[in-house]
Amino acid sequence: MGRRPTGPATSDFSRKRYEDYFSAFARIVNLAISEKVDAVLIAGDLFERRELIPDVVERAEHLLQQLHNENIEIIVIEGNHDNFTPGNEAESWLMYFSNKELLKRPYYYFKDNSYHFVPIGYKDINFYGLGYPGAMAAETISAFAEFLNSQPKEKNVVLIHTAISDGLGFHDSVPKTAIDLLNNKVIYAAGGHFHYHSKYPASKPFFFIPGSPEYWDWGEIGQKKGVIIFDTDTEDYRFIQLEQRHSIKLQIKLKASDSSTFATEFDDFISSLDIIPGETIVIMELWQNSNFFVDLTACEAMLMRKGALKSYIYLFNNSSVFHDFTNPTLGVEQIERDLISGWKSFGKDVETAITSLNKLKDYQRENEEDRFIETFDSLLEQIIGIRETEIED
Ligand SMILES: [Mn+2]
Repeated sequence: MGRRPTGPATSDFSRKRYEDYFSAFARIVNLAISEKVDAVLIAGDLFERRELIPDVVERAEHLLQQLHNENIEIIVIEGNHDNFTPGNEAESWLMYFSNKELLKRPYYYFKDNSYHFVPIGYKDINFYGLGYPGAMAAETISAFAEFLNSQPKEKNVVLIHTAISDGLGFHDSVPKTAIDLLNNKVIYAAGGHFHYHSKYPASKPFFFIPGSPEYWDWGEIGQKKGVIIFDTDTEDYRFIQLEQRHSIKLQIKLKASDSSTFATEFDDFISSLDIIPGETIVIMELWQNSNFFVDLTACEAMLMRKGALKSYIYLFNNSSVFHDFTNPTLGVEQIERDLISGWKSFGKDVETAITSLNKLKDYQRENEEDRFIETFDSLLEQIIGIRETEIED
């Protein structure tokens, strides 16, 4: 909640997208009440950012209060978006809601060279929270599994803001082997961070990501998103898919070979689209067979006249490589990773470089100047460190 697209805040598009995230949470609140659940778990990124405007706080409070009024326990951890500086919990809005007794926040801390886990006990379950350990996720899970070994066997549930990314090695995610450590130790692990639904392992899964209830960006169109309802007695689960903002995403191979035949082709094409006036997002790739001028601004204006809330049109010609953009796992990040891996400057520490660059982009996009500078400084230090090591070698 609290996300708003860049551009004028007074536009219909900005206003509706701002509402979308509250509506998505409201649907979950209503579902939790109608399904008569005992507890709602949120594995991080309840909010878009660490600093919240009053309207976001007020509306979040109202929604949490609705669950609270039905005696539904709300258990939440911070994600990277609502993160705080460790040791400075007062920076976290989750502390505010926790102090108001609108949610419970299980957490852990690192002291005297060891991890300490502080669960929330509710009914017959211990709810543990591993927050957002970032690049330390695998190590934190391992320490947590070790800790559970020393405990009497009880019904445990854990929340952690991470995901599985075997073979891809995205920042802030873990290999399957890290999750395997929790097998038979927790009945349910609530994961997050990645925006599409997944579960692990394929048979008898216990690690679940429900997916972000609303699109965070348009790259996510086509992804499955929803909620998971888990029965802690039978260990049965149900995935309930939720609707996101109505959108149309397509690729068109144009037949036209000049601007005037294109105009007719485009006009006919958009007449066939199922646009809900004032609601639909249209994302279109146009593929040309031959080079002729396409006025993309005029195309977008035509879509707006047909009622699209917003449209994005990208133009390609046959010299570009036709690709399948419906695959959620092969994104820009993977392409960049392949590129950077080939660079010599980062030496052996290419992972740190990729992680830092991803963070820099996130912070730049989110206008988080302090964290951008912090990451930039530590990347520089790292590079200097690598050079020194190389000299010693
Ligand atoms: Mn996240």
